[in-house]
Amino acid sequence: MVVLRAEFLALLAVAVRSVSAQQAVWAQCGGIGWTGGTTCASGSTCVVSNSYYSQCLPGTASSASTSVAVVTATSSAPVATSTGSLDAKMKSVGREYFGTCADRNTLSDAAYEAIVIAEYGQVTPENSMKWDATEKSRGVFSMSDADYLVDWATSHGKLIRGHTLVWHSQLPSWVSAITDAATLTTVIQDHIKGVAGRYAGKIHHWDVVNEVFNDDGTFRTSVFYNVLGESFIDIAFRAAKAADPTAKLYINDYNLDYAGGKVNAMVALVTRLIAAGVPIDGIGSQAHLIVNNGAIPYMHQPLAALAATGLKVALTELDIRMTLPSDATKLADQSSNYQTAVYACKRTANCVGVTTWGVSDKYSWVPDTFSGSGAALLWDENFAKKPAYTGATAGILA
Ligand code: 9MR
Repeated sequence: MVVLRAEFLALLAVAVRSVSAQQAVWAQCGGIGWTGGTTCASGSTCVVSNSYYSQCLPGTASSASTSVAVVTATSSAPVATSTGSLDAKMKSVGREYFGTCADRNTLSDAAYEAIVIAEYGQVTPENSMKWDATEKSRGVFSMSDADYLVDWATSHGKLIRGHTLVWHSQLPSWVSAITDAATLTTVIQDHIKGVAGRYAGKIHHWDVVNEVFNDDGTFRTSVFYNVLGESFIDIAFRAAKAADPTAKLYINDYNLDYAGGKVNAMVALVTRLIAAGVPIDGIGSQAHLIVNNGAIPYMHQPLAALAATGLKVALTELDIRMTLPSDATKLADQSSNYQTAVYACKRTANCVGVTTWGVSDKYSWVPDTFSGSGAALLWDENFAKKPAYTGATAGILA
């Protein structure tokens, strides 16, 4: 058990300071170990979430340079605690969140909602912000489920990872039918303006483009790539920046857990985007894993390669499935795998957080897609904590 050491606590000093750097709305503005700006942009105030994380929240400031109580540490002693939620533990080691996907359907289950409230600091809309949910017909936006998620997150103090603006899947047929570049460019820009623009200032990270590569690193065939070539990615990121200047913009993909063509292609692409001045902040590695897959012990290596681009990285859809039925041995192995996967983020300095793709095995996408597999999350179908919860905790605190 790791506890906050008394001698370390004695080294903490609370100081009130006023500095000129302005943090954007939703950005971090203080906390133990924080060395960035501590004043918030006009219209927002630096609010202490806990000793390790303060955030610029909108709507409560009248001045453009608000002073804030900043907790500063005079020692670099390791800080960790064995108590508190998964999210509090992630923040205690200097990261932004421990998150989960959620939406109106799952949050309507009181047991699910209670766990998200208690344990998670960030929610990612599982389906409600996808193109087929938000713009079924050109220019006609249906946002009620997405609004529900955003309102829920805001009222419960959770960060939001927007997911996802441009993806070949869950795409209405009217988009897939477009054949000319000018029309598709406008359609992408209008879609991003309609969805990301609606929530400007409220979204922490956006998955701007999702799954643009095949596993060998070639670009995936899609209407976007077929009509616009890889320039659709540049177009999408520029449109997202215009629609929501404060959100951090991510490219997201799966099978980035092992070295190979896809990781190499991702590094090459983001290197080109950065050089071209395209506004991109991070790379999401989905991390849909299988218990005891041989790549898991080494997954920190490709994550480090992605982080070496200088961008932030995150595990964005972590789950670790097994062949059903589960048993004590598989659950113990899964726990160990969760520890390794979460620690892969923890040991990567640029890794800002981990999101699990759900809370309870009751609602996981896995059994529907991989028949005979499941039990991939931290709580079982009856909302009992699994050994994997202990593993994830150990990965954060390792
Ligand atoms: O979990 C999502 C499931 O409810 C949907 O039916 C499915 C449709 O494609 O998408 C699932 O989420 C996916 C995510 O958006 C992107 N990465 C893969 C996820 C699992 O399929």
